[in-house]
Amino acid sequence: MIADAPPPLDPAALRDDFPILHARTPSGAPLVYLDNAATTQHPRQVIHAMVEVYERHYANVHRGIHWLSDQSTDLFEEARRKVCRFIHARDPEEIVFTRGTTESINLVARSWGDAFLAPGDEVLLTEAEHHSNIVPWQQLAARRGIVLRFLPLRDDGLLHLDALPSLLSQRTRLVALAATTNVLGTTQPLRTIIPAARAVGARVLIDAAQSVPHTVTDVQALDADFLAFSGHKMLGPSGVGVLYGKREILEEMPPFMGGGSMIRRVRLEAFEPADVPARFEAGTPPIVPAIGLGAAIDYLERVGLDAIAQHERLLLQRAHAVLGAIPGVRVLGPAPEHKGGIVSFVVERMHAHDVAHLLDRRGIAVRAGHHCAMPLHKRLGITASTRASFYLYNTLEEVEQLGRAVEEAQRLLRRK
Ligand code: 7TS
Repeated sequence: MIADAPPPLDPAALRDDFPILHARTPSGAPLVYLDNAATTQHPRQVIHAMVEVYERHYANVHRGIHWLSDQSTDLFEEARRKVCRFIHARDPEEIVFTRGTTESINLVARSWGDAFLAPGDEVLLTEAEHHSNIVPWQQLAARRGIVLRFLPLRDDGLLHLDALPSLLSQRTRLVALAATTNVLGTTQPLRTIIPAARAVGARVLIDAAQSVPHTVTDVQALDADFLAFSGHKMLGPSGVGVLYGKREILEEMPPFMGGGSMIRRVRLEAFEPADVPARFEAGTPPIVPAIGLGAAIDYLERVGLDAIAQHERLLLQRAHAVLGAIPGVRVLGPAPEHKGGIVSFVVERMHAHDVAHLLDRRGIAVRAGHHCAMPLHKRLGITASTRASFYLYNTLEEVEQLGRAVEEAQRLLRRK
């Protein structure tokens, strides 16, 4: 096993690429950025790629006859090809640029859901989903009379796979779930769930917001029909995301939004939609963010996703050990071997917001609250948690600092 491992990643060297990581926080403490599941920071290479477009190549895409428009169109379409390669899609035309994971999932619910689902059809989700993969389906249920079902969680935070056969039937038209969940960080058993969904003829949507940035994704090997993710969680800018869809499925879907660029022809009474993916990219797309996402992919590929995944495993194991050893701290969810680089925890007798606030005074940025997963927190019997989430630039020393700051927060509380 060890012989196959990639060379270890050196976060100290990578950190030089990220100007913001050298910031001092208002308390004077250096920034310890552990909020990567919310959004990640940008290396100079990504920032410069975007500045260069604005300074030298910027114009609208797919419409100009002039040389600048040709340049920006080439760069934009090159970014689409990079995304295609990165997730091992067959064809760049299977890559739709959206504003992010949320828009990608809404696109599927509005376009595919409205066109192909009928009253009584079922969509299967899990209890661990981000609101982005719950609410669009609730809205679809209200519009189309479909039925939502939820794969339950066991007490250890893993999915109750034994319940899968009874929840899947000929009525199941879609199974939609996160590859890695955003609160517990669980890496879900897609290789069990996707074939089971296929066996009843259901389509599969993977919310890959927390997985594509951290581990190799191969949409063909997975056999996912749809896969959604966001640029801002993978060193890219906000405002751009991706919907991957199998070409033959995208081709039978009607447009989601109407406007410029998504049409072949318009008469006063009707329009003909453009081919995919333009059909789903109405209006001026996120041109520079998409090119920035392409630069982020270049950066991630240079570091190597296997090395990143291995590094995050180290940080996560250490975080479980450090936090798990503090009396009064409960680490949520399954053991590290079932997880990506996310650790959520509760501190006895302290509200998550107070924990996060005290960590912030030590320069440590974490998220606290329900993390857009209220049903999950309800299932866990809590209203809020504190979450640390790691990326390639985090260090083991930062994990130790997190542990020390949590202990200090407990001491402060006791003194009150
Ligand atoms: N799905 C998952 C699993 C997510 O973690 C998020 C964002 C989304 C969907 C939505 O992505 P967006 O880019 O469209 O906003 N998750 C978080 C989080 O955990 N904290 O802040 C944002």
